[in-house]
Amino acid sequence: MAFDKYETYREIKSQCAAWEQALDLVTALSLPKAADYDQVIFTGCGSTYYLSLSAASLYQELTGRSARAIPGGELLLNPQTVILRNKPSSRKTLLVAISRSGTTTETVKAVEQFKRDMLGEVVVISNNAETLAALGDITLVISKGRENSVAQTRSFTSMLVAASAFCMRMAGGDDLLSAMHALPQAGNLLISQYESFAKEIGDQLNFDRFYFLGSGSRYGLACEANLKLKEMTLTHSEPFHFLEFRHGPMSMVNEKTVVVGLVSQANASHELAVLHEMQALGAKTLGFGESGVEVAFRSGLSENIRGVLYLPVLQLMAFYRSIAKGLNPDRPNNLQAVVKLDL
Ligand code: F1P
Repeated sequence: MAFDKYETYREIKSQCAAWEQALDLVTALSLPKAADYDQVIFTGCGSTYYLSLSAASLYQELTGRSARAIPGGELLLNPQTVILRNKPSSRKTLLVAISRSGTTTETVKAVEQFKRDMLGEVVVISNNAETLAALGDITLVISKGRENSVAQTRSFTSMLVAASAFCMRMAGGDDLLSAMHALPQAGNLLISQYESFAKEIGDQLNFDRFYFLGSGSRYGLACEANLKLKEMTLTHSEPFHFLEFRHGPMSMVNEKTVVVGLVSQANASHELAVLHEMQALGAKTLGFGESGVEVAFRSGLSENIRGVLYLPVLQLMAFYRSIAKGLNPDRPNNLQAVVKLDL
């Protein structure tokens, strides 16, 4: 069967070229210093909120400064729950707004409100030079990440690479930033090595529920993998932090369950223990990580810069399950590429 006729498939397979462009764009930016800001807020909706979760964790880990993620709709309706109002002595807030389309109403309105209240500067990461891009003090448009399908794949990873590179630069980690240039090649290799594995899992329709476990900056990626499965395959799926899974969710585990672990190097023993326990309860478990797991990156890259490698094989798994279920992965149920509201 020719899978090339699906836009989603072509976008997944061509994503690594967009990573290259993202890295070049971030390298050329002139940026402020992390020390200029009391807090950094990352915002977006759906996939781009999940991207924000991952980026905020990475930002704080690398810079040692406070960062958090908030959905665009929450920043718009409940800003007092996140924004530190500037005292005369305090520094400003930096808002990083992320959106594939650049036109999602909640994200655009939240940024407009933030600017109206003069709370600080705005960085925009997008794939399109649309409304949001015009609101940024610093704007990054990764055109090679643009896509025609509804579910974000290439766009997501292109903006994730950009956001991660942005964090590296804010932290002064130029050596890590240049090491990131090895990612596109590592990504392409991974796709070619594990595409048939992704299909093999995707084809098994006896599985009826999927759980994605990730901790630290990998939690946002677990959320995104869970969303891909929902959007493309209409399957019950949920994300959790690794150790949270024992606190209730594991009641759902049976022989129809797949538990995917986005395993880190730093906490591998704790995380693999969860996977082993779920396997003993009957689940099919799949570990993703640098080595010693079912899908091994073998990238030689450091933990902080290889996060994007967790995604392409999981995107392919969702694509193949969608096909196996007789669905159209390009057109998820009830969903538009952009949510526009009349607020
Ligand atoms: C965000 C988003 C997507 C989701 C859906 C609706 O869009 O929530 O993540 O898959 O297609 O829109 P954007 O602000 O990143 O363009």
